Formats: sequence, C-alpha cells, structure tokens
Amino acid sequence: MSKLNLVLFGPPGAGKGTQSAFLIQKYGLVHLSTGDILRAEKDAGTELGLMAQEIMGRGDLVSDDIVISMIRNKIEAHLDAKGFIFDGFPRTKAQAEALDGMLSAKNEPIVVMLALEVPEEELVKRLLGRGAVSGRADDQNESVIRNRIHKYETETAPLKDYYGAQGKFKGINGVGGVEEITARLVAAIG
Ligand code: B4P
Repeated sequence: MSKLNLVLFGPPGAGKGTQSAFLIQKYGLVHLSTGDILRAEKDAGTELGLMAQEIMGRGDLVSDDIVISMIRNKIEAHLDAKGFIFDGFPRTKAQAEALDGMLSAKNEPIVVMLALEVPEEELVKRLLGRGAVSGRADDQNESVIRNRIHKYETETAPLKDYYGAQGKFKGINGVGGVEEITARLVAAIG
C-alpha cells in the first residue's frame, strides 16, 4: 500500500499543530513538526537548540540546511511508517525541493498539501492567547508574531504554487471549531 504523506500547511497560528494531533491518531501517521523538534533541541540545551532559540525568538526562519538534515534523520528513523504528516515543513522552496528529492528516492511522494487559511487578525489573536499560557517567547510579542506572518507571506506562501503545479494543493478554511476543521481536512484527504 502506498504511504499517506501529507503536508499540513498554513501561517503561524493556523492550527497545524492542533490538527496534526487528530490526523496522526486517525490515520496512524508519524508527526514531523520542525518547530517541535527545534524546541526540543532548545530545551535539551544543544548547540543547535541555542542557535535556533535566537532565530525563533526574532520570528525568523532557521536555515534550510539545518531543518532539511533534521527531517532527513527523522524520515530515516521511521522507515516503516504508514506515512508522515509534515507540520511546519517545508517553509521555503529549497526545503520543498529537498523533501521531494528524499521522498522520490523512496518512491513515496507527497500525496496532498492541505493549506489552512486564516485571516491575519485571527492568527495574531490566537498566538497571543497561546503566548499568555504557554510561555512560548515567540507568541508573546506582537511584532515578533507579525514578523513570522510576514516571513510566511514572502517565503512560505509561494509553496502553494509549487504544490499546485503538481496538482497537490488543497486550500482549507481554517476558521471555526477545531472538530469542524478536522472534518474538512478528513474530507479533503478523501
Ligand atoms: P512552529 O512550531 O511551526 O509554529 P507555528 O507556525 O506557530 O504553528 P503551530 O503549529 O505551533 O500553531 P497552531 O497553528 O497549531 O514554528 C515556530 C518557529 O520555528 C518558526 O517561527 C521558525 O523560527 C522555526 N521553524 C519551524 N519550522 C521551520 C522550518 N521548516 N524552516 C525554518 N524555520 C522553522 O496553533 C496556534 C494557536 O491557535 C494555539 O493556541 C491553538 O490552540 C489555537 N487554535 C488552533 N486551532 C484553532 C481554532 N480552530 N480556533 C481557535 N484557535 C485555534
């Protein structure tokens, strides 16, 4: 059976992490969140984590080389997975091309890119809300949040065209209740 490799896409605060939790359960997938991996490195106090902490604190993107090699290691560590949810990766064209290279070498391509669509003011509201309870530094400062959204618009959103050209892009309304949005994603996976 072919693998269900999904890209869960969207701006910061769109609900990628929230929805991944449901989809990994439903489909038995392995969750690969570059944000989670980077935060785990930071908490472990590794050299990579300390370097990433500064970049993430500004709301900038960590370098392509670093996140690509992190993802490569994780894919190699789960060769028997039924499929992967890529959450927060790829975020640049270089990352998307590297991912295609890794997966096509195994003949297990991305099946679909599900792009959660949420207006900017709702994103800022959600992230400030999380920042008030989670202690995540990048969610506590509105100018850092707006910088993350700006990076998304300039560097990441063009990937909709990249996957669109492969016939794999599906836009999903990301406003509404969490369960309602899960149902939209499940319907889009088909
Ligand atoms: P990420 O960890 O990917 O964080 P994120 O974009 O903020 O999204 P997340 O998935 O956590 O939030 P969600 O929308 O689920 O990235 C953090 C940083 O890491 C980046 O800025 C960058 O520096 C670095 N990084 C990560 N990947 C990288 C890469 N590939 N390349 C380079 N750098 C990289 O949820 C947000 C909030 O909304 C939550 O509080 C949630 O409860 C709430 N929410 C969710 N759904 C909702 C709904 N339907 N209604 C109301 N609220 C909802």
